[in-house]
Amino acid sequence: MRYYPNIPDLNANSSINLLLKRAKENRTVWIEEYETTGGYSALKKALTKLTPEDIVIMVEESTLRGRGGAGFPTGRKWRFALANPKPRYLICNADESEPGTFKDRIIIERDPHLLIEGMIISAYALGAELGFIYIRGEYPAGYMILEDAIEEARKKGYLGKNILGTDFSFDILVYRGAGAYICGEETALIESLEGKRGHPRLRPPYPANEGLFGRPTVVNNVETLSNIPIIVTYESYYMSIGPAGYYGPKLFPISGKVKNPGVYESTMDITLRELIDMAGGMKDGKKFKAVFAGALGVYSERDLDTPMDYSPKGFGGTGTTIVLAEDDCIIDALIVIGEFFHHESCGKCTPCRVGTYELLNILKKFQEGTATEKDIKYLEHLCENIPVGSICGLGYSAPNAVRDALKKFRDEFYLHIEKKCPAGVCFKE
Ligand code: L3W
Ligand code: SF4
Repeated sequence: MRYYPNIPDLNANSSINLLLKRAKENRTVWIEEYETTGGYSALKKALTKLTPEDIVIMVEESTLRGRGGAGFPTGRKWRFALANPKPRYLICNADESEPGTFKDRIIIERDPHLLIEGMIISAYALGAELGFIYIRGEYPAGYMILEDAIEEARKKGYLGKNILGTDFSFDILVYRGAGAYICGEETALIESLEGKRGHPRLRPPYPANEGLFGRPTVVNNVETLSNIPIIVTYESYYMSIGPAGYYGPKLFPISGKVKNPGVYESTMDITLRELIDMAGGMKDGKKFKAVFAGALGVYSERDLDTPMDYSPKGFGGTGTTIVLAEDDCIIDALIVIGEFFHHESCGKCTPCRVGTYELLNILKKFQEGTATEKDIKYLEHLCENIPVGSICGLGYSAPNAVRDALKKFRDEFYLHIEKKCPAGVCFKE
């Protein structure tokens, strides 16, 4: 095997050992080991014992929801695509770029065949003959590992023409992004794959109806597709894993002020408090202050007993958990997130392009001690209006963290107007 750059030494732990069964080890599991630990048996079962329709029904019954943030029911998305004629395409969204999100990376780098097997079974169910993995440019090792693992799968007859002697043929191409977060938005990703500038399209039409090259296309996240071999293996038992309606394993990337940052696997009835405990609790005995959940928003101590599922009361999303302690400044953390969204806005919609710039500038006024009460009102105005005039998830979610912080940590904004930073981060001489 060739040399792979930049594979981080990440903690990984699991209370259920499904998605992280092999990836808990800090190394790549190649095809021989994958097979001897049960790998590709779900594909063999699918191709010899199940029809494509059987698999679609299993995925519908599993209640699997998209793990890329939006939580859309996977079976329903597949049905939309199946209602359209062939050729259909399958795309794996591996453009993982949300702040604090590194859960897909661990599957790609350590257990690539789990994703590949999931894609082959999904393609069989969807009647797709070609699939793509769109991987972010900043995952060079993941790109090389996927290419090598795909070659291994081709040699063993799991990919290519007449897979395992059946009349089903399917292959996967890996495509590298070039560092733009917006290309994780499914229609921008499709534009980028088509060789164009990665700008989102207006939806509808959704990709399931009109996607890559105008053909019906299913775009699913890495973690979503990696659930498919587990669903096919466990069938109805999958419905005993986790809370009713939100079955199956979920990965949670945890970073910030916890003792053991890393990727943790659990059922979705786990609460935020339990998740932090799973990561060893707060670092250096510091007091918990907040969680920044990527694009989803900000949680405070009052949210600690909320479950991490996709129910109306749950947190859902990608599972991203960036933990802040008493010595972290909310305004400072908002600026980090604000810089990200301002930088990554593609500029197509004025409210997002200008609004993310304005959000960032006003936040900086609080850090510099030049903000007034009027700026709180202006922040609220922006939080309300940026999503209204935006056409994609980036614009919808860019103000989430500021909006939540204004509700849950409002006192910190007023203290900064008085040039006081409760964490002692701002206004240092
Ligand atoms: C056919 C319909 N398909 C909806 C499909 C749609 C898409 C999925 C979800 O993502 C989230 C946001 C952030 N016919 C359909 C249909 N679909 N109605 O369902 O759609 P939607 O619009 O709810 O969400 P979205 O815009 O695709 C937005 C998160 O993504 N996000 C960041 C993600 C970052 C990562 C990462 O780093 N790993 O995933 C940014 O916006 O949380 O909730 O497939 O086609 N009638
Ligand atoms: Fe681009 Fe923002 Fe509009 Fe999305 S909402 S298309 S990122 S300008």
